[in-house]
Amino acid sequence: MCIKIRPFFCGLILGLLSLYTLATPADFSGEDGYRLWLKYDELDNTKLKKAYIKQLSGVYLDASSATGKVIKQELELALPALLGKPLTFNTKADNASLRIQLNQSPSALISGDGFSIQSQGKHLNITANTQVGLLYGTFHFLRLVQTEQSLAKLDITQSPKIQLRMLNHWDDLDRHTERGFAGESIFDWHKLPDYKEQRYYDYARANASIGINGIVPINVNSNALILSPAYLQKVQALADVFRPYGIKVYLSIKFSSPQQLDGLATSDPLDKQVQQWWQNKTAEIYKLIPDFGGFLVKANSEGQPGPGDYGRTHADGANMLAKALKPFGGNVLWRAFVYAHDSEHERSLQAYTEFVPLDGQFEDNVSVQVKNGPIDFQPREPFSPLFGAMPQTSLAMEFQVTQEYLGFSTHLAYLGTMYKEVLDADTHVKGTGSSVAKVIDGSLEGHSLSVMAGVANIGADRNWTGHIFGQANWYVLGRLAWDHELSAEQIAHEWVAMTLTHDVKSSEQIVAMMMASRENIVNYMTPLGLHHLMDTGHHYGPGPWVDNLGRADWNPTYYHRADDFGIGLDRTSKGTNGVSQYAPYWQEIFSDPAKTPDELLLWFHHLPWDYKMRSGQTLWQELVAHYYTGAAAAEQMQQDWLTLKNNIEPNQFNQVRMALAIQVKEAKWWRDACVLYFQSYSKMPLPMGFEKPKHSLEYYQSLKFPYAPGQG
Ligand code: BDP
Repeated sequence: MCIKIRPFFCGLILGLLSLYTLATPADFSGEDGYRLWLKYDELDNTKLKKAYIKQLSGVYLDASSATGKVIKQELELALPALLGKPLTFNTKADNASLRIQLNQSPSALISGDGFSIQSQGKHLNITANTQVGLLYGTFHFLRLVQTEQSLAKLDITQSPKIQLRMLNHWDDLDRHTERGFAGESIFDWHKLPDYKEQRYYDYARANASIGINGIVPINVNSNALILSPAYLQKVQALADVFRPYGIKVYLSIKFSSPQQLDGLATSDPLDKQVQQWWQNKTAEIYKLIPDFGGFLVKANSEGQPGPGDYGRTHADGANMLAKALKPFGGNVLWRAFVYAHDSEHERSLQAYTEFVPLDGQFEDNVSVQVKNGPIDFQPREPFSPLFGAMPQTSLAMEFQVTQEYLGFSTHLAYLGTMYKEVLDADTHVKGTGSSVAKVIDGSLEGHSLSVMAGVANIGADRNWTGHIFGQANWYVLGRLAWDHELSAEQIAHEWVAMTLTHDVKSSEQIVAMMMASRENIVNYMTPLGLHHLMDTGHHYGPGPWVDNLGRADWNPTYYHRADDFGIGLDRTSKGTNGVSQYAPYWQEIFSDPAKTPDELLLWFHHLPWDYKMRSGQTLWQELVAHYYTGAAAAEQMQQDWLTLKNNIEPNQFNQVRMALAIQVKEAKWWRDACVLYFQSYSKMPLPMGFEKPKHSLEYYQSLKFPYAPGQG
């Protein structure tokens, strides 16, 4: 139309239109994200709704236990809302269509808090060996309704594949959240133990609905005060809220607590008085919280105290705590994330070097908690070589749900694909089929203690996670900890149906966006195996030029090694020899650039700028292409989202729309800053067809963000 009218009028019309858009307040009606995936809005598929109503004429359950009450409450909240019809509870099982009952004698088909949902004539039976199993069964049943599945001829039996399914909050006692981008901590320590917010209960419901059964409410960079009597009362109050939902509380502890809290002369784990102190403290905790989960420990890492301060090993430290917890059934989660600034080993090698020699020395109620990759939650890393290298030790998986290195809470990154990539990776330690998932769930080496933890992305923002799609990452963590064989795509579909829309076409489109989203970020931040390119401290935005930090391996320049010759870090036997920490199968692949997968190429190799890639392009051309593809994909995602306007509630729609606009801007920022910086070494032109960066390299280098959120 504009072509036909004179340019002046055309400009005027466009100008007025954009003024109008600016002046019109966005529509923030409808769901704001608080209800997460437990929205329970009335189903609009009338045929299905009718069928459900017919099938669910009355419910029988024994609601005498605290968990039974929670089940009843959830059904009362969910079913009338979903079906638009009041719910009847029957006093006798015979007359009820939905029956939720413990097995008379424990079923051998179910382990732990597993459950069955079975059709039996006109009845639907949810059974389990435990009350919490019934709660999980109920949530699964509700998920079937929320995702509009048929309830006819159901024959479902599920048991969790991983025993401890945990959220680790990096929240401080003053409510600051380290690496949190969704507001302050949800735990209001000041008002506890008396003031128990509704949010705690809704948090518990959300966790129970996805099988999360353990939470650590405070930061791994812990505070000794958490073990003081006053704070333990606050912890007790939280534990009391969470118990009926099957959630145990664990605490991050400061290894130097005996000195800090009670003035002991040492915190040496082999000192008798110190051991006694921990035994007494543990007994004090169990008196208040009989089902207390145990301790999570970051020791001798990034300045935290630990057994190393006394010349003792991680096993000495972990075992001292394990012995104190054992009589009460508690566990120790001892982190393998050990970045000691005084170690001669490069950061990515340290965990393996320090822990593998200790294999076989840990008590059986200790699990060594390993980050998914050898460095630090980068957009892409190979799986950590510790998985498979400590056969006699239970190894826990630690994923990061909060997006410290993936765009904070304004970038849409569905992490299900990343978690699956790691879990499905084959360590090859016992031949083909020795997946990381089998190491974690204990099946590879026959460990009974199994753990998967995620560093939470939850805060006091109304929508919990800052970004509506951040909720999907909380959701997928729980679902995969329950069953790591589920696909990332299936889980995304569930989440979309429960959170955003039932419209089939829209769901397909949203799931496609989600499935591609993490790779887009890898492309515009750290393609081809690059890593650790972020700016210092807050980790916000690009900083590949940073080279002034205390230790060589704290600097991005250490990891990308860009120079006149080429780019990438040589981790073969000629370089850091990181490859030697993997099984021979992978050593052979990772030692040879021709065999190394493209996505990990520069993780393992330093290659010339004109290195010929599989695609036939040079390394420089391909690197640039990845950066531009990533940024273009962010723009595409933004366009795609706009087409969904009529099928998403306005508030959710607008929140995502605004975040995507930031993401597009920041994707270009990453792309331009990195391409310009690497170009200063490659000295090669931008391949044809790529738009020139808007600013100079100096401009990007000059940007400062002193108040970026979540700083450590
Ligand atoms: C790093 C974070 C830092 C954490 C550390 C950890 O930047 O804030 O304390 O991980 O895992 O990635 O302990």
